[in-house]
Amino acid sequence: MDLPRLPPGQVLTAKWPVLHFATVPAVDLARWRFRVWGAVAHPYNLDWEGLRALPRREVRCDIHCVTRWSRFDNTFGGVAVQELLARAEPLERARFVLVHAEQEYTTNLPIADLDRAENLLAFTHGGEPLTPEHGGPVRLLVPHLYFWKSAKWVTGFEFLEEDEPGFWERGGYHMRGDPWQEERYGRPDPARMRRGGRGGG
Ligand SMILES: Nc1nc2c(c(=O)[nH]1)N[C@H]1C(S)=C(S)[C@@H](COP(=O)(O)O)O[C@H]1N2
Ligand SMILES: [Mo]
Repeated sequence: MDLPRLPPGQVLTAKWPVLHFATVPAVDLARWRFRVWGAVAHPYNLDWEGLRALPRREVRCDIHCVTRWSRFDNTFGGVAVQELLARAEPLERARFVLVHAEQEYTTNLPIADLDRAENLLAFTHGGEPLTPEHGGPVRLLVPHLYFWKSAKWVTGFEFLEEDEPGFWERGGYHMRGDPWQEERYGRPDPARMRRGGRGGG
């Protein structure tokens, strides 16, 4: 039996919409740092050369925006998030990550959702450098969650013991954002989570 490829409530688009809050930031690579801190054994900073020196991989994936567009067969290239996690060694009690980006954009997700082979700090799309509008020089890619978790102009990971809402999440977007469960808005109900259910959307 074939599994559906388009998550519920989504519409397929061939073009790639540009979507973000505020303006496209100017990123100064000479001053740029990727910071990893919080509940980790080894906090660190990487400069641009340091990030570019890490092993690269390509990921082909579908992307799903909470505003209901999905785009199939995207090829992103970059550094595997798991490379960065291995260097940081999150502590046993760390459960969540607050992703930081330019202009104080943030987004939160469980470490379990960040620690997946297909997640990247992406530099390229379709073999070309990411344009500034799409998050260049570097964006996060977490393709299995709604695309607002894939922070453009990403600058760091803050590891946390307790979940903390990011920018859109403070505005009512879901703490996890699984498109297959339509986790668009609202908070997961802790009682339902304990019973093994899913949060409402
Ligand atoms: N820094 C930053 N990253 C962001 C956003 C934002 O407002 N600021 N918007 C998110 C949302 S809602 C979406 S759908 C995607 C859009 O990425 P795109 O413009 O490359 O399609 O970026 C996500 N990453
Ligand atoms: Mo979005």
